[in-house]
Amino acid sequence: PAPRTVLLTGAAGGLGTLMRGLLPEYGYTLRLLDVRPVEGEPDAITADLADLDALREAVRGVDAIIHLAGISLEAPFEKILKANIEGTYHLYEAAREKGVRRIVFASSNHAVGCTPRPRDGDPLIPVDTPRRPDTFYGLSKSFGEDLAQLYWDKHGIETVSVRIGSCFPEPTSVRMLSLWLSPADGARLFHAALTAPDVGHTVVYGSSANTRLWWDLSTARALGYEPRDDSEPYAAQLIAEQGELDPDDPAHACLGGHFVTDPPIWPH
Ligand code: NAI
Ligand code: 15L
Repeated sequence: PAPRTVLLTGAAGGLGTLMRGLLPEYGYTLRLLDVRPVEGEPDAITADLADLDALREAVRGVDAIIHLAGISLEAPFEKILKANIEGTYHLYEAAREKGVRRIVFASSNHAVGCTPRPRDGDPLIPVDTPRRPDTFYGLSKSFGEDLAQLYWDKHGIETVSVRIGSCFPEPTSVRMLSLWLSPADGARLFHAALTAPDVGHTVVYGSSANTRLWWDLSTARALGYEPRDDSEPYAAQLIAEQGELDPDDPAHACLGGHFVTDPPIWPH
């Protein structure tokens, strides 16, 4: 049967706020969780991914989980370790113990961020391109994908790992013209990831049908995802303001953009 009750972690965040607005239209009942209070949602669970007992309680009785909670940008390794690596492990353990069969994991373009972006007729980047994280943050997403594979192979928990490009109401940079996932297409993709049969562990890229796309959406489409949006109407203005991506600038050479060239953030 199709999942109906879905735990949405990271519900107070930007993407969580967009998705809790859009996913109920697909018939889901959402249970919300975040370490911060979720505005306007008094029933949301306030819990840290560090708290395994709270996660056991949160996953009880849900049909599936959309896992968005965590640090969403580069940060000191120790913080990434706790929230994204240990936190995602705790969530999978809670899911295993309580019998949740399907997880949609918010991976990121930054798991493959050091991959050179395609140019001038190069083929689109396939999902089986070697992972090349551009940050500790991207490394945590690479870990999450491997964790998902482990829990499928050993415990039969299915995951769709969605390497999200940039999911915001509108694209705000020239790079985002290639990576943009409109919120409406994001909801379409999460719905497909929740309902497609027999996904095992499937990795997909998460973007709209952008004219300037860099990566291959075929594994997402195979789940039944049919994107309807394209960033191209935003292109002329963004390029007029920011210029085309400079092919000689290392911050524009790879999928991860400036994440590739930003210095690491050390704890000291
Ligand atoms: P965000 O930073 O706005 O939201 C993340 C949420 O997770 C926050 O509300 C935060 O309070 C919560 N959180 C952080 N640590 C937690 C912990 N230890 N326990 C419980 N909750 C915790 O990020 P955004 O943009 O909403 O992204 C959501 C997810 O999607 C993240 O995992 C991010 O890495 C991923 N993603 C998002 C992209 C985007 O374009 N928005 C692109 C690629 C990946
Ligand atoms: C991400 O993984 C981040 O969570 C999001 O805030 C954006 O920076 C996005 O990637 C991006 O690369 O644009």
